[in-house]
Amino acid sequence: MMNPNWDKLYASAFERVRANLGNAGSVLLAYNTNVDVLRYLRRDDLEERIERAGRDEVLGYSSELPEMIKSVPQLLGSILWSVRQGKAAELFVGSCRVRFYMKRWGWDEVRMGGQVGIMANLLGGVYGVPVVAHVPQLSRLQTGLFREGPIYVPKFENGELKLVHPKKFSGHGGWEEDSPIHYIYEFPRGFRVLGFEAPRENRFIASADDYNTALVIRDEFREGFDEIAAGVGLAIISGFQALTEDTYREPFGVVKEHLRVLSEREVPAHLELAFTPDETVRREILRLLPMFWSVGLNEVELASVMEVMNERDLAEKLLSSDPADADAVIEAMLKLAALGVRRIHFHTYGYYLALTAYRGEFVRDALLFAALTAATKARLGDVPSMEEVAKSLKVPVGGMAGPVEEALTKEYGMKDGIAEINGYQLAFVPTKIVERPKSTVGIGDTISSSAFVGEFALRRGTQMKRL
Ligand code: 8BR
Ligand code: 8BR
Ligand code: GLC
Repeated sequence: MMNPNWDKLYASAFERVRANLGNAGSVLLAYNTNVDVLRYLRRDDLEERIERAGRDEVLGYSSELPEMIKSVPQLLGSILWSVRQGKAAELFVGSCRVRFYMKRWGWDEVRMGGQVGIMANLLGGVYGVPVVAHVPQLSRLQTGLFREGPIYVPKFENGELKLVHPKKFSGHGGWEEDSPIHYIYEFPRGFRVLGFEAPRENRFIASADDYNTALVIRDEFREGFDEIAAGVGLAIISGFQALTEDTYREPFGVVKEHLRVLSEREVPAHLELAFTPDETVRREILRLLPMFWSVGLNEVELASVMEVMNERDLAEKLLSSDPADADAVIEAMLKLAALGVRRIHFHTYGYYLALTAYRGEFVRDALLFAALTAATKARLGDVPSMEEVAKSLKVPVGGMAGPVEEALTKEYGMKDGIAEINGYQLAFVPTKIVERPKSTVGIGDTISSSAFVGEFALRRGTQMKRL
């Protein structure tokens, strides 16, 4: 039986976080910003394209992903891979011909993309929390996607570092043709193609992007980082996912230096993980983990991190049921916590958990707030305003979290979503689930940034009251 208090807890968490967002301070967001173009797949169109490209060759690629996309059959096969399994995937497109093919195929929507871009528009554009963002390519197409609000990029003017809204960053960093564009092929649950049926909604991303995929870091951030860091109270870091064994060294040198500066200035930094296929890069990310205050991940990302920690059985267990088995999730979270991260935020379809080295209901309340924003993003494909977030209070809590809540209550004496495990606090929330989401891309970023910033807004809000 589900705890009947959740509706009340949701409503009061929303009011409390909304009232305190002004206390969060400024947030640094680095490194990946790009343009997302969304194509909602249509069966007849896709089948026709598969026939034209050669059905057998395409089908061959639909059972195993290539390392990168170099041909049209590989592109279509990778899309099929995602549809067949209902899984997300993201691959780099290393061929001009395929990039041109995708461009001519077209899109239904152009959106802000990349963890940094999505979070900047949410935090700055909707919550009114000031952000300083890393935008590797400030083309007109890219900067035009930023919302109005306290969103800034650093700019050198007469040798001095200034913060300006991206739209005011004149002297564009490159040719328009050069914008990093991610082609996002979205499909709903039950989508049918060539006799396959998607078990759940998801997307395949083909990245025509030479900036974020190589973690290009701008000069303003290389030369002016100390000054940038001096002006912020929080940081959210992301964008390592496309690096490989051959490309990670140079950017990671810079990233390590940035993390050192942030920790020297006592700026809590959150690492937003994304699925990183390269094992060497994943190991290196693990090595950076102790420099972070907080990390955010989903079940696939948690399993992939367990793999490189030589916890293969646990990794398998994490992916063997839906929703992920909470015992396995907690075991894995404890292993990450042992590396010295103070906050681990896990999200999956149905519930979120936060394991923290500190206590307080504000951790849970921030998760509840995040679930409301996530439901808004699922409903509309975007989070246009706080009014729309408030409307998501009406979205029902999904049923799949019930058994998880029951198990946690029995095992750890959890009450209203709060328990204690091995000296850590565990916060749990059942999430609101939107029946027919508009799209899936970017929901994870919305969840993690809202929960992290919401938590500090509440924490700093109460500290101020106490003073
Ligand atoms: P496997 O365990 O089947 O390899 O799946 C790994 C998970 O990571 C899948 O859930 C898939 O959706 C995701 N993934 C992403 Br995101 N990008 C991927 C990529 N380039 N290659 C493989 N899996 C990827
Ligand atoms: P990732 O992109 O990191 O996988 O995060 C996606 C998250 O979005 C899921 O963990 C789930 O919590 C949330 N989500 C998805 Br997917 N579909 C949703 C829906 N229809 N309603 C609410 N949340 C959803
Ligand atoms: C990845 C993709 C980007 C997308 C984002 C959403 O960063 O590269 O295109 O917007 O994920 O989470």
